[in-house]
Amino acid sequence: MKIVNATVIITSPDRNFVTLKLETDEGIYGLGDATLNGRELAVASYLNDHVIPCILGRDPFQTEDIWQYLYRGAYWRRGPVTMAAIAAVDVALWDIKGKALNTPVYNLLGGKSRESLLVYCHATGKDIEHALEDVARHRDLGYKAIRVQSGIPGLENPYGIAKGPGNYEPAERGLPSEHAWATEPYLRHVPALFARIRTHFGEDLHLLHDCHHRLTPIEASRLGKELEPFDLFWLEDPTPAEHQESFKLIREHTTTPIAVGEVFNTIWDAHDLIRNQWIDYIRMSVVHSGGLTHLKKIADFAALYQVRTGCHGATDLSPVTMAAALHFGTAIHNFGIQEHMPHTAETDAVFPHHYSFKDGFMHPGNAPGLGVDLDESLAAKHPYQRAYLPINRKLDGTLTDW
Ligand code: KDG
Ligand code: MG
Repeated sequence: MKIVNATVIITSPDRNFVTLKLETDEGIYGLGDATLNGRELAVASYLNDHVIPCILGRDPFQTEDIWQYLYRGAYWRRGPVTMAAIAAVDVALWDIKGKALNTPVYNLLGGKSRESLLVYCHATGKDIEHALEDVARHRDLGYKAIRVQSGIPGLENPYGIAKGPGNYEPAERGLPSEHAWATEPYLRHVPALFARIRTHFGEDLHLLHDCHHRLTPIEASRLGKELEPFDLFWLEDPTPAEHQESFKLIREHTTTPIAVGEVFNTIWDAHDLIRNQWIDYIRMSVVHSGGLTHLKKIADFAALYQVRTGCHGATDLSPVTMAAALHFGTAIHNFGIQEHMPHTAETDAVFPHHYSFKDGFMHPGNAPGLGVDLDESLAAKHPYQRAYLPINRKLDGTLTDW
């Protein structure tokens, strides 16, 4: 079998998605997600201008060799654009392989280690009362694990909070908006939020919280410690992780489990975090970490250190990535939890799929390959629209993390 055609399809049903379609001489095709939130066209160009010409004519079963060819052969390694492009090729190849062998991708990754995957959703509110209402809404939808964020008194529109009713989408069309951030009121507010949630909902729900990289290591240590009585499933992205050793300080101060990795691209971003057991969950995603070929190796490495997975699954990861993550999580031994931010009906219509949600768990379905498709004529009706994540500044105007 040979790859004979490759197309990059950009669509924006309600947000932007970049998808690679690889076609073979036997009529089988595969899909890979190449979406990089706010930098979508860079990955599309990387694929069209630099990758596609090199993979036409190759055998789609050679997932390992093609991965190494694109990673090592470029000379310029790592980075989100490169790794998203490699991921798109890799995932499309696994999809082709599954379809050619008439089996779901999870069977190619080791077969079923579990029947379904625990997922967590996002509850948000402009204040604690509204956050409690949103937790109740998600609990009633069946979720057993809920990430909770709420507005902070004195700060308008902090990142991570839905602006109105319905599902939350962080990207905004047009140029980036700017918002004010202050750590002091945040640190005072979050323990009060979780105290109220536990009083209201009891001990059974798994609760998670995302700090969006905004704290220093010592601030994160304090927060982790103050949240201990509320038994969080995890505290996410407590501090930026470019300097991995920052997590040592957090680890030394708190037993609240720590998750990180949604912005990581290769094992080298997480190597120290994992081998020193400074984290409990590695959140790298299929699309931003070089695809299934690389993420499987990262999961196996993490398993040696009792670190479990918690793959990023926000709406900027397309249904192709959600399907790939569910096959991956079904197969690996050290699966922890999967993030689930449901896509809109418009996105689901462009990407019909076999995966499903029921009672707090997801299942990848049993269709051959990934079990996700792309309606190209519908996709063409939704052209790309410039969109970015918002930007945060401290009250004095200094730029900060999200
Ligand atoms: O593209 C960025 C979003 O996916 C991210 O900010 C969402 O933090 C996020 C999460 O945990 O889903
Ligand atoms: Mg996050």
